[in-house]
Amino acid sequence: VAEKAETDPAIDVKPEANPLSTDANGIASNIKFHDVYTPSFSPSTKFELKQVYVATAESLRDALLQRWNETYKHFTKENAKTIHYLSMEFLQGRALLNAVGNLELKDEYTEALHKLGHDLEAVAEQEPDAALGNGGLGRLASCFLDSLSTLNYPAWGYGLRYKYGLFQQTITTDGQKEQCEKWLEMGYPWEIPRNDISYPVKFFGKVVDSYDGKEWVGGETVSAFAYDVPIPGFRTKNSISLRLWSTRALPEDFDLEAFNAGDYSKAGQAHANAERICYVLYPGDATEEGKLLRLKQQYTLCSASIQDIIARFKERSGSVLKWDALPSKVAIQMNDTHPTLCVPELLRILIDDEGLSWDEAWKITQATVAYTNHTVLPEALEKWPLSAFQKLLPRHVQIIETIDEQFMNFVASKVEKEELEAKIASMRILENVDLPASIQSLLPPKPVVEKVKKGLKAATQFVGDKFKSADKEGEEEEGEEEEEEEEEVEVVPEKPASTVRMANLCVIAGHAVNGVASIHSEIVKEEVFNDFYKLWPEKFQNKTNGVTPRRWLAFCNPELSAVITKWLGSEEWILDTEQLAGLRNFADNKELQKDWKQAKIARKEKLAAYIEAKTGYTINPDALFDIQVKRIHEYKRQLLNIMGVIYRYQKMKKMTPKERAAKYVPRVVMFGGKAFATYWQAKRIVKLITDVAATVNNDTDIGDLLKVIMVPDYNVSVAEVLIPASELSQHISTAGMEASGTSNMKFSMNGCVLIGTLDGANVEIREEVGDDNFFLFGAYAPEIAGLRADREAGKFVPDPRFEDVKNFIRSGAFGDYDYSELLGALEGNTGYGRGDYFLVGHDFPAYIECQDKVDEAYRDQEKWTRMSIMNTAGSFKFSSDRTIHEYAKEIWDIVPSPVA
Ligand code: B1N
Repeated sequence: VAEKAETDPAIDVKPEANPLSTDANGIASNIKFHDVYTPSFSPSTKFELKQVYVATAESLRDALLQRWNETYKHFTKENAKTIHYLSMEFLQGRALLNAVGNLELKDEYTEALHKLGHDLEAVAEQEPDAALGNGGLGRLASCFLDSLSTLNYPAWGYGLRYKYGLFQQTITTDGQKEQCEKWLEMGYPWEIPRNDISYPVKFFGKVVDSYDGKEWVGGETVSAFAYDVPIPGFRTKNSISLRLWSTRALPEDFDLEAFNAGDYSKAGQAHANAERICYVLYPGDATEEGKLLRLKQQYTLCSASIQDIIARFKERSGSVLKWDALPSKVAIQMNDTHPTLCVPELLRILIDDEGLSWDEAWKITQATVAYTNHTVLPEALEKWPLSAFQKLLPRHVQIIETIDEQFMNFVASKVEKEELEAKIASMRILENVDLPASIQSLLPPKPVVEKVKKGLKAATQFVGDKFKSADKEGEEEEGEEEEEEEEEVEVVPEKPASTVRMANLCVIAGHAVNGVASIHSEIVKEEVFNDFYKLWPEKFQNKTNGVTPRRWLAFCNPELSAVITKWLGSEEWILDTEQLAGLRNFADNKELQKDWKQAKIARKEKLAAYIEAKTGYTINPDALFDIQVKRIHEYKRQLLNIMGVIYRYQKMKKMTPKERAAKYVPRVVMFGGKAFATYWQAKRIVKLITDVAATVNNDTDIGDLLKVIMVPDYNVSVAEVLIPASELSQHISTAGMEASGTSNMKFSMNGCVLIGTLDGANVEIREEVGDDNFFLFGAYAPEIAGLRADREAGKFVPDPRFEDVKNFIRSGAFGDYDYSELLGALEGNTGYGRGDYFLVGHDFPAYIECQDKVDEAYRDQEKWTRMSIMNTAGSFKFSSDRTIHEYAKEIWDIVPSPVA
């Protein structure tokens, strides 16, 4: 120990609080100060990585807190309109390098840590990812916070503090295994518990009439406590907050009597119930229990956030509280339908607690909330069983019923009588619920109904009384014989479950509805919400997604960033990405191309080392790095990719070494992504990838010409290693199904060429980077329905190469796992998940031919480097700064408010 103490450089640094220091010496003493005086570990003569990480984070937190406090004071004084971004998911990733980067203290922290005997990057790697999200939707929310802070907008993020984030994935010979993720294990130095800020959140109970309205009584109440995570802006003093709610029961809910009687589980029941709400991100919702828990989570987020927003509005209003001013101070964005409950919650508080009339409250709510749609997949459009909803939130159901009825009245005033019933059925919020009498009376008298067939009864059930009376008329006209037949179908048809359609509620309540890429927003208008679009065309907007160029280029790819800065002459592109377009002027410049290739190879070497450490496979940094990273989903078509790899492998095996080398460039195909734990088809795809990897990577005939890697536990920080090193990336979803995609933007920004379908943001990326710098293949969105219909009609003739690949898999070439369920989905003629719904077979020939073009292009390194430069240059549109400016202006009506 004595020897260690003598040689440990940290010993020379005196612990001293220097919270605002910006020079290396001061920072080093401040880090040491935190190690000694705000410790998280036992004192030790060794200053090890884990301790260094926590102390460094705490030191940075000092700087962030100062900014946070000033920003909060400033916003309070200005009382400017503020956006509140509500999201069930935030995928923050790591905070340390982002904080030193945004505060522009990287050199200083590097030096300070050096004085303490440590390396900044190694320290940063100690931080677990905050993975409070599934994928693109959560990461988008985090990019938005970065841009909001950087652009000085008054803003809050609101989410839940899940104890366990997205599961940790391990890859074994059996495919994916899930383990609990533990980001809070070492404590989370970036959060500030606000012990003074908590709100009651109530569930269950019943509604009674009170002298001045409705009262929600009984039930159980939990407390939501606030934890703030500071979000520093880049090159500004502004720092905003991500407020995460955590649930607890109150001490008085602890049943001391039961405890003393030895009934410990009863004693702690309330606590267990409360804490369970924030245990995990996305509890499985296949069971009734799971559904209820997820709904509880959503309501917790909405209720606590709305109460917080209202408390701040009141505080800032002082003695001149005017509720109709709320929309001029508060904007609320619902990140998909998950926070829809903020609509009935805001109404409930305004009406029941604040005494506003329905009309006043509705007007205020509508002017305040807006909705972003992120998906057109029907199974992802949330619907809650009315029965569960009724149990959990009885007052909210009443409110939703009123919205529903008023909306139906509105529809009645807009559409022809004859269409009314159909329009209402498609657009109303409550599904399979009898129409209220007020609406029944608006329907045209039923024409004489022909004989009611057995199957039709259930479908027409919801017209209730009207159906019965029309039925009688029919009987009269059609005579005795029919009546006898009718007797036979007297069985009461099973009533389809009544549900609450959250997306419909969002569209009705929101003053704006937006899609997340141009093609997606068109599909939203023309297909998913077409009836609504016809009612309110002015509500519908597009806001093409974006990503923060700080995390996703400047910080994760310092090598390429230095080259960009050198050639553009300044770092201004980090705040003003349009300057990246200036790179086009030098795309053919040999010197730039040399710098560019050097930067890329540096990142490829880093990735190769990472892959070796994580998987044991050695990869050649000179090979073409081809990457597909995203959640594993059939519509994203990782299966198309791996079948393309198998096709390539089969062909290689049939060639002589000379032929192989002449046709193919060495390539490493990498996959990363998690499959939902019970999404079996997705898990089979992971299994196939690992099986193919095991065979191909160990085939000495193939060597470096082809390697397949399944990168385990893909998350934000793994993406930061993969994306900068990528040369080709795959965005190959069935056209029309990927709302936007955001990694496509990150790859393109980092000088990676895309192979993709005309889907999501690919369409706009291709427009910006140019057709020559994008590998396009596959069916177009408008063709998809026809192709599926052809298939159903038995008209599809599969390409023999596709059949060969399937047979090869079946032959056991990649082990003895039974892939018949996986491959079966690619066969037959019809049905979701069968009959090749995702059109892998249809696009396969175009895909493999396109991949041949990739090899050809890569052979010409000069041409490839030019393509790479043109991608970075053309990526300027995809900064989340641009996206946020658009939301601010066109939806939220907010303006920047920088701290002086
Ligand atoms: O949102 C991203 C898009 O870039 C992607 O294309 C889109 O797939 C993604 C239910 C979702 N849409 N819907 C979800 C997430 C969690 C959940 O429980 C749905 N994620 C997306 C950002 O716009």
